[in-house]
Amino acid sequence: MIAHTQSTTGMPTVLLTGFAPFGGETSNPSWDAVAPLANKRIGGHRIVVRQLPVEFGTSLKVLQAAIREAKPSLVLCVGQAGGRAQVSIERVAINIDDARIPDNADACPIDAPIAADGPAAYFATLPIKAMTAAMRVAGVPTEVSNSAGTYVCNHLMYGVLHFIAASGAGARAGFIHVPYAEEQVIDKAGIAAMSIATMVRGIEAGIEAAAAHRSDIAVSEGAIA
Ligand code: PCA
Repeated sequence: MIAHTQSTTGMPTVLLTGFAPFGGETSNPSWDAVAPLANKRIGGHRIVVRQLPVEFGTSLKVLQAAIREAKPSLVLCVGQAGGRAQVSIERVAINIDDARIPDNADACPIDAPIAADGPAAYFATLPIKAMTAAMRVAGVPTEVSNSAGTYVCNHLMYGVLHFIAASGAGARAGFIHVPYAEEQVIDKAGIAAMSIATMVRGIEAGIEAAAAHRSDIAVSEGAIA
């Protein structure tokens, strides 16, 4: 059992992760947007930052090791969702790996369960509506997303929620997808992008809201389809 309470400095910690580049890109905005927050204090928490490999399995192992080390009370993982126009806060992760492109270690699982004995899905245990509202107040275009896909990001989100549930620890966890950064779309016509500075501001506001709200606010962010 891991005591997810306080860091050695006495301040509770947030473990904040971004990914390495993948899919032919030379940067990943998820990493560029979390790296500037390393060791900052947000909402009474110290921020511990880690970069994760874009690899099924290994990404989760690295994250689990970081959780054992940092003993965070909040885990917020961030990934790139190229093509999306807004920062999206993921509501749910599903128990399936279905890769459209090989991961950075050339693994390409198709319809493989993430945890053979796990439930079909896990909901994020962060207050996603309160975070969405706070990020919009900070001037950051934000939406709730009902699919984290079936690639490494969904794998990581499902895996961390399964790990936390199985370990009986009290950490709350969730996932945010960010759009391409502006530098990535210079040669991509008609594709949405956001500045890294805006993403950083959104992540900060999201962490503050997550720290302030033990339970979520009841506002609709529903989608018809
Ligand atoms: N985005 C991918 C994996 C790594 C990343 O930044 C995804 O959405 O699955």
